[in-house]
Amino acid sequence: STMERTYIMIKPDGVQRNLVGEIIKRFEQKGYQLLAMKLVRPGKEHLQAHYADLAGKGFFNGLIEYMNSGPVVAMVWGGFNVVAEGRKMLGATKPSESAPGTIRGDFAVEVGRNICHGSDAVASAEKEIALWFKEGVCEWNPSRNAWVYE
Ligand code: YYY
Ligand code: MG
Repeated sequence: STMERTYIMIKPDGVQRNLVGEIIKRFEQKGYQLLAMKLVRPGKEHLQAHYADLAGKGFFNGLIEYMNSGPVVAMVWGGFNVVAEGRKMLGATKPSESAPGTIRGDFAVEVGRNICHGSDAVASAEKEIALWFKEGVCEWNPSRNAWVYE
């Protein structure tokens, strides 16, 4: 657990349900640093590449249809241990197993409509950031860092 970057995405249901601000708020108020953000509809091929590890699963085609059904908010967040901590903030994959207080626990009911994505490891985070932000991310020095980190 060191300074890391993670890829966080608000899925089409999160956008349609007006949860964009709520989800960004949680990462922002926690103390993580926003490094990149955009609203995009990248198409099926891109979404299949993002979820390539799940190709062959029974839910894969449905997952791609759902992810392609509207715009998503693609973001990169940085901070100490942000990959694992970000997953904790999202909650378990299945909302029925997500604790209250997590994003999925608070706002989602079904696994196929679980509102958000977060990278599951540092290596996959870097792969996802490269896929979604070919233009690169933004370098900046948050002045509040002295109040977030000891
Ligand atoms: O990383 P995470 O999103 O928590 O779960 P993954 O196992 O990577 O699956 C990606 C995505 O696929 C999940 O967020 C919902 C969907 N999905 C599904 O619809 N049904 C399943 N049984 C498992 C996953
Ligand atoms: Mg995953």
